[in-house]
Amino acid sequence: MTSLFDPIRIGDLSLSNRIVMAPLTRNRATGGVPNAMTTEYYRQRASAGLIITEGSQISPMAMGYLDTPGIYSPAQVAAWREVTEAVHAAGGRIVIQLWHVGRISHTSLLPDGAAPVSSTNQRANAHTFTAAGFLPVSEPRALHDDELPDLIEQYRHAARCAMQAGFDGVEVHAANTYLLEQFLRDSVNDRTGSYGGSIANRVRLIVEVVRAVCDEVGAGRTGIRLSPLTTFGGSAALDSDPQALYGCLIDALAPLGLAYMHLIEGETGGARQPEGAPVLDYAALRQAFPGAWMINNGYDRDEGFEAVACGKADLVAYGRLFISNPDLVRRLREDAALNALQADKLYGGGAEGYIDYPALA
Ligand code: 8OZ
Repeated sequence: MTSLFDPIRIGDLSLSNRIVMAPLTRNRATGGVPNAMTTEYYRQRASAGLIITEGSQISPMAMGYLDTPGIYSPAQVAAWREVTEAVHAAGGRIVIQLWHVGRISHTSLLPDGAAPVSSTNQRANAHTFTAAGFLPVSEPRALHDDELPDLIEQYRHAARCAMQAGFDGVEVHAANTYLLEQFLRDSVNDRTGSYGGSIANRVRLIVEVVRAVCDEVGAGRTGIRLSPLTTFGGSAALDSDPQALYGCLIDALAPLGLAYMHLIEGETGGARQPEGAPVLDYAALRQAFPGAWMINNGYDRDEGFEAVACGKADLVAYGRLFISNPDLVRRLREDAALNALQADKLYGGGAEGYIDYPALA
């Protein structure tokens, strides 16, 4: 029977166990650049089989919250290099999540007060965290089709920066109502032309982005994150047919040979089977995907063991448990007590609730 503690090879990466640190936004990268605290935070968690960094914007226009890190400038590359070297020295593996928020942003966070960009001109029903506190997101501007090649180049550039920073790979963030999902869902994407309308058109941008990223870093170092059933607090309604949509997307991704699929089951941070949401056939989606299958969303120790033992997943990503337990792998192995999460210290602030959670003696 396979255990969470068994090693696994995914694409080009050899992982020492199947316990993954999920991507977690912490808003402590002042000015968009990681710092010494960032390095310490990830170093403390290097016993994870794989660390996926917090979402990191691929360009200045990709940012949607205060003090999230980027991965496009020389200063960011140099700062992330400190992180990857610390994690590698501690025996860990780390990939960076490539993020474009699309319309989940505010003009005050964007260059020259620009409007956020999206698949649509429709504003999201969402708030974001700015220098002036929580504010409703701004009205977006729909990207023209002829701007999309440049957007894809921004992903490619960020992927190249990730390699220069010493990451083991990248994860394309196509979940949680951000830009790539804004193209995917018919509840948001109201375009005509090659990137709107049919399912085949709505999956097009994601596939083009993933191809460019694979081209840059290798498919064996590329993963993708999807969330077929999340509304992220009502930021976007579900697609009218998630099974068909995500089935088509996975069929289009399958030939690329990605290292892994990171699937958020249900409502991000909430129920894995949200009330009123369709019941997805995840097994059918998984069957169509040749790479490793990573699941996420509130799994505890027993559920994680069970999912890997019964073959439902190859890897389990833990978010909140990794925030409060830097040595989560050891604690799960020993069935030790877990530190409580300081929920008021998730976003922004300093060392407290970030790098001061104790490891076992
Ligand atoms: C929480 C707060 C801000 C951003 C995601 C990047 O959910 C996020 C995020 C989460 O993917």
